[in-house]
Amino acid sequence: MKTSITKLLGIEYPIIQGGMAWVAEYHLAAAVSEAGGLGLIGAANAPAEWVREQIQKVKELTKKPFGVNIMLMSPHADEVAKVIVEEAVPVVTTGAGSPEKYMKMWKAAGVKVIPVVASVALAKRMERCGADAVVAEGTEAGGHIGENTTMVLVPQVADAVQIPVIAAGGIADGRGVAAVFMLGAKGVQLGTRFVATEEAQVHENYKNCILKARDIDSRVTGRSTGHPVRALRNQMTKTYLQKEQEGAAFEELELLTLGGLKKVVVDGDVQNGSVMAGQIAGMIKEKMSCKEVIEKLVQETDALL
Ligand code: TUI
Repeated sequence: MKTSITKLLGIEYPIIQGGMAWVAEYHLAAAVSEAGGLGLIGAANAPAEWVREQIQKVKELTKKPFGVNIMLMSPHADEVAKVIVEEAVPVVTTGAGSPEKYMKMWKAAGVKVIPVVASVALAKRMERCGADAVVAEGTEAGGHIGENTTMVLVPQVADAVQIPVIAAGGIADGRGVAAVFMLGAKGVQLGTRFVATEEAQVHENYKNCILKARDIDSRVTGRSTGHPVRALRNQMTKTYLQKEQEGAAFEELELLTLGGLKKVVVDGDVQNGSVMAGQIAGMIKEKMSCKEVIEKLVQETDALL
C-alpha cells in the first residue's frame, strides 16, 4: 500500500480519517496517526484557540504526521488558517468551499494542502492554485455533500488532474479501498468508519445508531437551501424534510442540522439531533479500535490487489 500519498505525507498507509465536526478531536486523530494513517482534527465551527489546544494535545500523543481540517464556512476560518502555520501543522484539508485565499500562506510555510472537492471543476482549480492532492468526496459520504457519486467522481477527477487523488464517500472496507484504487485513487479518506471506534469521544448512542443502521436509513436534508447534509433518519430529519417541503426559512432549517450534531455527539440525543453519517453506516457491524480498523483495511485490500 505504498503510493504517492504515503510518500507525500510520510505515513505508513494511504488512509486518512475525515476531519469531522465535533467528532475528529485529538484522541481520535492521535490514534489514527499512531496506527499508521493520517489523523485529522476537525476545526468545524470552533474558535482558533480550541484548535490550537487540540493540535498541541495531538503532538503530545504522537510524533507521527497529522492534519487539521478547516470547514471554510466557519466564521473562524481565517484565524484557524493562521494557527495551522503558527503550530507548524504538516497537513491541512479543507471542506465546504474553496481555500484559494489561504494557499499562498500555507505553501510558503511548507504545509501540505489537500482540499476536499465534490466536482472536477474545483479539483482543477485547486491543482492550478498549488494543492498537493485532492480528496474527491462522493455523495455517499456523511455531513455536507455534493451530487456526484464516488464511482463517477473519482475517475473523472483522476483524469482531470496530475496531483494524487484521495477517494472519500462510501468506503467501509478493503473492497471499497481496492475499488477506488481501480478508479485511479492513490489513497482513501474514511469518516463514518472512525466514528464507530473505541477511541472516538462521542456519545455511545451515536455509535450505536451507526451499528444499527441499514442501507436505506440515511436522509439528505437541505437540498433546497444549497447545503445538503446526509444524516441517519430520525425525528429531526422527518421534521426538517417536512419543513423544507413547506418552504421554511433557511435560518430555521440550518439550526436543525449543524446545531444538531452537538446534540448527538455530546448529549446523545439521537432523535432530535443530526446523526451525520455516510451511506456505509449499513456496513458497520462492530465497534473496533482505530488500529484494528486500519489493520483490517490493509489486510483486506492486500488480499484483493
Ligand atoms: O465539508 C464536508 N463535510 C461536512 S462540513 C460539515 S459542517 C456543516 N454542517 C451543516 C451544514 C453545513 C456544514 C459537515 N460535513 N465535506 C467536504 C465537502 N466539501 N463536501 C462537499 C464540499 C464542497 C462543496 C462545495 C466543496 C466545495 C464546494 O464549492 C466550493 C466552490 O467555491 O466552488
